[in-house]
Amino acid sequence: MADYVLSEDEKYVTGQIADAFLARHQVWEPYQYPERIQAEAEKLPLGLRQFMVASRADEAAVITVSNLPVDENLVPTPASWQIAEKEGAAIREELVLLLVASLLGDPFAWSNQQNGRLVHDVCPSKGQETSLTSASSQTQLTLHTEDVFHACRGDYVALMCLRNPDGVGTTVARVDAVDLDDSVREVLHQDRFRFYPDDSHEYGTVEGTAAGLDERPHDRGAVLFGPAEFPYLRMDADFTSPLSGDTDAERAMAECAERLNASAERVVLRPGMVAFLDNYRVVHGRDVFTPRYDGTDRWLKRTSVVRDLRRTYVHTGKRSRVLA
Ligand SMILES: O=C(O)CCC(=O)C(=O)O
Ligand SMILES: [Fe+2]
Repeated sequence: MADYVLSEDEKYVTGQIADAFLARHQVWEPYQYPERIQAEAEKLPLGLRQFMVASRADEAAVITVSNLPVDENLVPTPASWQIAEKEGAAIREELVLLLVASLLGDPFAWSNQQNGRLVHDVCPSKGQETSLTSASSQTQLTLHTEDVFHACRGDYVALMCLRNPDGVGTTVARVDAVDLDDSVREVLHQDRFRFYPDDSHEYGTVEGTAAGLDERPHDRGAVLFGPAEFPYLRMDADFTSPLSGDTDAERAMAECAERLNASAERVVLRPGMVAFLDNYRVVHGRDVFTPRYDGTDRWLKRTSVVRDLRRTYVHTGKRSRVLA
C-alpha cells in the first residue's frame, strides 16, 4: 500500500491553501470551481505531489495520505447526506479532499446521486441500516467496484475520514491477489455479464423502494479486462449478473466473488486520512457497525476521480463532469 504522511508543516500549509481559497470564494459552490481547485493543487507540498504522481504512474492499488487537516471543532456528524448538504457541513474538508484528489485526475459527480454533488457524505442514516448503500451500518457492504454499471465509472474512489470512533474497517480486495483457474479467467474476460446501477442511484428505486434489477438500465461487459498480465476488474456481486442461462458465467462469477472475499484486507481510516482506491484494480466494501446517531458517528467525505474527463465527454456526448 502506497502511504504518505504529511508532516505538521505540510498539514499547516495545506490548511492555509484551503482557507485562502475559501476566503476568495464567498459562496461555496464546489462544482463551479473544480478547474480552479485543480490549479490550486499545484501549491500543495512538493513531497505530496511527487508521491501522488508516482503512485498514479505505478497504478498503485491503494494510495493513502494521512495527517490532512480536519477542523478541531468539526460539527457533529450529520444525520444524513441531505442534512450535510443543507448545512454545508465540513466544507473545508471537502476542499482538502478535492485538492488532493485533483493530483490523480478529474473529480466528477452523478446527477442522480446525492443531488449531483461533487463530494458525497458517507454517514449512517436512520432507516438505512440494512440498505445496500453507504448510508448503511448494520449490514456488510459487499465488495464492489464503485458505479459498476457505467463505462465512465471512476478510476479512483476517494474516501476521506472525518470520524471513525470505533475503527470500522473499509474492506479492500485486489484483483492481483486472487488465484483463478485459466478456464475461469477466460470466461471472466468475455462479455457475458450485465452490470446494474446500485440502490444509491435514483433510478435504482421506484417510489422509494429498490427497483428490481431488470427494471434498471444496464451495461454489458466482462468482469476482467485490459492487459492479460495486469487485468482490471469490474465486479459487484449484488449488481452483476451473468447473461440469462449462462451457467459457466454464473459459476465463474461466483468463484471470483468467493476468492475476492477470501482475500479481502482491511483499511481502518482515521480522521485526516484519505484512501484512494483504484477502481480498476480493487473492489471495496465496509464492515458492519452499530450506529450511535448522537453526532459522533463515523463520517467520510467521498469523491470519484477519472484520469481524463475527455473519455467521459466522448462517451456521454456532453462536456460536463456531472454525469446523467
Ligand atoms: O464506508 C466505507 O468505508 C466505504 C463505503 C463505500 O463503499 C463507498 O462510500 O463507496
Ligand atoms: Fe463504494
